[in-house]
Amino acid sequence: AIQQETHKLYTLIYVFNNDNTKVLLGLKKRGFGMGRWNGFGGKVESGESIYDGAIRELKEESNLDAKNLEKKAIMYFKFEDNPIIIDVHLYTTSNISGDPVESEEMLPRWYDVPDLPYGFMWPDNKIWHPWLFEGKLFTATFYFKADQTTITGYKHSFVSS
Ligand code: 6OG
Repeated sequence: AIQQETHKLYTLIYVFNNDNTKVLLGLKKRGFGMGRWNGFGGKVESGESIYDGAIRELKEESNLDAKNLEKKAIMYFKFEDNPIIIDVHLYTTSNISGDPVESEEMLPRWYDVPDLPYGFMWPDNKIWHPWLFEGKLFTATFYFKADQTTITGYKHSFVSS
């Protein structure tokens, strides 16, 4: 019981176009990560699978319906002032229907993969993007200062599929 209370489950989806040259990001308009571009996702609700939570959050935040999510990574985020570890389950898909629509939470925009706005993203993204873009599966832990900007260290390992 104690262990469960120290982790919070989140999802994150990166939507790619059909030839993987573009990725859909959203500018977070409120809450945790406000002002930063990221994939789409949020907290997993009780009684919901992580996969279904990912689909639901993408729909809520972008109005896209997605299928055939591929699981790519689990990332753990630890802030120096906070005992709660954020577990982010990362998925990708190119199988979407509809067009992205701005929501209360996110302003969606397609980016060319070589041209991502790293100055306006969580700083971990530029560390793990090369692993993702090379098609690797991974787990990683990132240690943040309380400022939510400084990464003091990280560790990772690749997972065989
Ligand atoms: P809501 O607050 O919207 O869910 N998330 C992170 N993503 C990255 N790249 N780095 C982090 O470092 C993150 N912490 C959380 C998970 C928050 C969304 O933000 C992701 C969710 O998709 C600390 O419910």
